[in-house]
Amino acid sequence: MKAPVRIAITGAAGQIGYQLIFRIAAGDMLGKDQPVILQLIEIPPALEMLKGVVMEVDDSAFPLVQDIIATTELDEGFNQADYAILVGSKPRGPGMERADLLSANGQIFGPQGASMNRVASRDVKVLVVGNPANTNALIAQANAPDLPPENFTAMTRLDHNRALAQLGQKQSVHHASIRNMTIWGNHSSTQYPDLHHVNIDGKPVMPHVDQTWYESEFIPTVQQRGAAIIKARGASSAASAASSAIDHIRDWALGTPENDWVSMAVPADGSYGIEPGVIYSFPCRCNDGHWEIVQGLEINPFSRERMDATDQELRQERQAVEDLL
Ligand code: NAX
Repeated sequence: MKAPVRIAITGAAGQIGYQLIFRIAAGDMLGKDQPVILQLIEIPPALEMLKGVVMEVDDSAFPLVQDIIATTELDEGFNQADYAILVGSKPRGPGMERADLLSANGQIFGPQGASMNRVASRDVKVLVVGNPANTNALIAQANAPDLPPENFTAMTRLDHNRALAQLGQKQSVHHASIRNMTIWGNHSSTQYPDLHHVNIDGKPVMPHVDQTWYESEFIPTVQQRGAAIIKARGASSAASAASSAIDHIRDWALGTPENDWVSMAVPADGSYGIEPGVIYSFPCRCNDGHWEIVQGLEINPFSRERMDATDQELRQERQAVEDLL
């Protein structure tokens, strides 16, 4: 039996948390042979509800769950955490400006970063799901100077998976035969889903893609899929978001499949002209618990313009929270 790993989850009583916890407990994230200790973090008004979730995890008698901690104390929740999935955040209220939203979330992700800096495993792998995810990850990273900066990532895997589904349906192929999809930039409506490197069963897809469909249907559908789900379901994506968070951590921890890559928002390092200072989604390959940005892809002017626009948005977000960095 492997030693258990500690997984901290914030916003654990929310809708994404409710999907995430049971899939992790079932071994979908780190494998059916990896015991887990769940460290669930909430704010006081949601603690009662979190207790209900814990009761349900207990009642599921998952063989892999070694222990469950439910807390409102950050240092207890992040104690020795090997993975931290930061889901809880402040939603945009009526009349709230983007800058207000960013700074309200800064008040959440700053203390969380500082707590992980104090008590988490020195190699804790952090995935930020709560929006605005990229900038929240930047704030957490800035408040955790003793942890490896590259361990702070944000989720664009849901966008990546949405792009696979849209392209598969359009090309009448199963999404599993699609390789090398890329989401560039921010998890927002400026993100750029890029088909130029995609191949299906080993053949480049672009010669079969209608440019009008690409520009006026595919890209906007992927960018605005979150809003379409809210309209249809009356609530934001939850099961698909949890599933994508599991994909993100699984591939980071256990490696990406051969001949493929995934989209992860990671600290920019100058690759593809995106200067350091933002958490930007790139095509990444993972091996042995480390990610690497895929290098050497050709970027045409169409892509360049869109990659720069989403970078620009991230730089503006950064400016709005500069005092928290
Ligand atoms: P819910 O409102 O259902 O749950 C959020 C939970 O977080 C609540 O239980 C709340 O009590 C808790 N919370 C709030 N502040 C907290 C804090 N400081 N510490 C700990 N817990 C805290 O939202 P849900 O649908 O689960 O969505 C959570 C976040 O994911 C939102 O910010 C949402 O915008 C974001 N999303 C991100 C996606 C992505 O692809 N990156 C996609 C799905 C989702 O929209």
